[in-house]
Amino acid sequence: MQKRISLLGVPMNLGQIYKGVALGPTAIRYAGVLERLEELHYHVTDYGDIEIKQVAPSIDEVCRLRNLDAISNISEVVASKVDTIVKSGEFPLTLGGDHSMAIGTIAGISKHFENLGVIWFDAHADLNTPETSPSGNIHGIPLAVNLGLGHEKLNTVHAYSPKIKQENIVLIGQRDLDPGEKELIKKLGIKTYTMQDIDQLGMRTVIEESIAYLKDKTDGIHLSLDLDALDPSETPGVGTPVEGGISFRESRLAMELLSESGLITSAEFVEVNPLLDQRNRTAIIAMQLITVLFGKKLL
Ligand code: B3U
Ligand code: MN
Ligand code: MN
Repeated sequence: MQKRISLLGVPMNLGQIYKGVALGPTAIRYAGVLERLEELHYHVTDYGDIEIKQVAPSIDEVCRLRNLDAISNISEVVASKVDTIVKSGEFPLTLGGDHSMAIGTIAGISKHFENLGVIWFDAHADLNTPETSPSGNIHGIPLAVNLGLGHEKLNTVHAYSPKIKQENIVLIGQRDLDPGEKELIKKLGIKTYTMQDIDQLGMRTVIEESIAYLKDKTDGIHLSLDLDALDPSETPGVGTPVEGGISFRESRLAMELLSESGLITSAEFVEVNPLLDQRNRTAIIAMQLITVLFGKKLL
């Protein structure tokens, strides 16, 4: 894996309703992520946090999405910054922040690849469209946006669309899918490992199959890891916890296998909300999963 990492915080909280998720990048830094990566002999450049100006909450009159213009503008800033990082040859590691930040991160990354693969590790699919979103929360639609199925103001961030192809996506950990998302997954044939699949196959097979599915047709793989993929008994500090999630041990195994594959070219860890957490547990787990992804071994 790339020995130079760039760390970038995206304290985005406009994609859902809990302000505290803006403190996620700080909490993961306080958990010691930079120091732990340096112990693993990485050269880490910390670019700090993108500035997120807090705006008066808004709901678009036509599509009912919340904070649409603000998120569109911030996504442009995130995309430019991440684009510069990829150009410099460093591994982009971004910390969130709510999952709407993935509109900007993937916009900045994907133009450098012919076929970017995406592993979306999440209790949700984030595949609502403006039409199917039950909440109007943009953190529920970023994957649809990256397929060019969101709102135009989001689809065209960084001046191209779509960012990714449906056959280059793998969803892992889902257990809370809205009706429109289920339809879209089936219609587009998106490779999906729900919690039921993980229970039946085991995480090892799920990751091995995911790697086999993506390996030959992609030239890079982005890992988008939403901490709510894990069970809320272990990562309580998330805005939309869903029971029956992935254990820390299964997540660590997933990171070990992805690390060994050597195929991951960018990653983001999102939705850590320290104000909903217990003693920074969720940020500490994020930090631990990051170190395993970057090769930390138990022995
Ligand atoms: N699918 C629901 C809930 C949700 C999506 N992402 C999170 N929650 N974290 C929605 O609002 O679109
Ligand atoms: Mn998500
Ligand atoms: Mn989620």
